[in-house]
Amino acid sequence: MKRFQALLQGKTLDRALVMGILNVTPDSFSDGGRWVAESAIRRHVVEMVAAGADIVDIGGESTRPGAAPVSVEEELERVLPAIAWVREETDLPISVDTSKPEVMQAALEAGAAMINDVNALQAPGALEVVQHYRVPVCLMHRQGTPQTMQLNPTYENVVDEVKAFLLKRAQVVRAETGLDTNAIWLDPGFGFGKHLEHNQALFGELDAFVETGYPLLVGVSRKRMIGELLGGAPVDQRVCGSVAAALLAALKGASVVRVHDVKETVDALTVAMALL
Ligand code: 7PM
Repeated sequence: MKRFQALLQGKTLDRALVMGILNVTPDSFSDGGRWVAESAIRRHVVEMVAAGADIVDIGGESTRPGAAPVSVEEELERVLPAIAWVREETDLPISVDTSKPEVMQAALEAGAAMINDVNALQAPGALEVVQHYRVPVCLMHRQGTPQTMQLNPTYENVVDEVKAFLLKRAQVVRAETGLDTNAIWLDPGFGFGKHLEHNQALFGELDAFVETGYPLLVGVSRKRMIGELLGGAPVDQRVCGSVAAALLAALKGASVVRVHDVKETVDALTVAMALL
């Protein structure tokens, strides 16, 4: 059975699911125009499928740390064509990385299989969309807004606070939508209003999240924390560090890892599981 369905049915997995991050950047739309974007997206998704991805994550970049807000119209213009192209290339489930209920609804109508919300469905109307379509969701923790969250993140106890927030949101989502435990994934939100010490504390205690019984998703791919741990490595030098972190997360019980480098991550997980 496909790993996505297996996870939703609470079956044991041969390895963690790999969620491949699909580039849908504004650059790929502006320079070179639409055709360049379309062919780049198609090529990228075909490559991810061949490499063993289990889910394709499509985001219109409204949720990125430091990013300027993007209008609903603009986000739809980026995300909807991408969903259509991906669906022409593969049957893999598509998650849409958005916090906007309008984008969630349109993406689900276009065939997306789940919602990945860095705002944990807190926007007015977001819960109602999920209630209506009853699709799996990933709820992420963040402190502050995208514009300000890295300025001065502070916690009394980062693990306790992040866990309490996620459990509260999961409880609300369960009560409002009737979604099963296996369909509500929790994500500590590495780098979203967290300094390196906060990220390290969260990673060190992933157990606390696995213990909740909700599937755990970990996203650290190419993030600043990887660069910092490597003494200031630039983004293009973070692949091995990212793979190491994804593998460790999976060994610590994460059900899903969200990554840019699908082939490298799948190979690492496959070899590790065969030798474990
Ligand atoms: C610039 C800064 C571009 C940050 C992209 C990002 C997560 C996510 C993102 C995550 C879940 C990135 C982030 N990160 N969704 N969306 N978990 N569930 O590094 O960690 O991809 S955007």
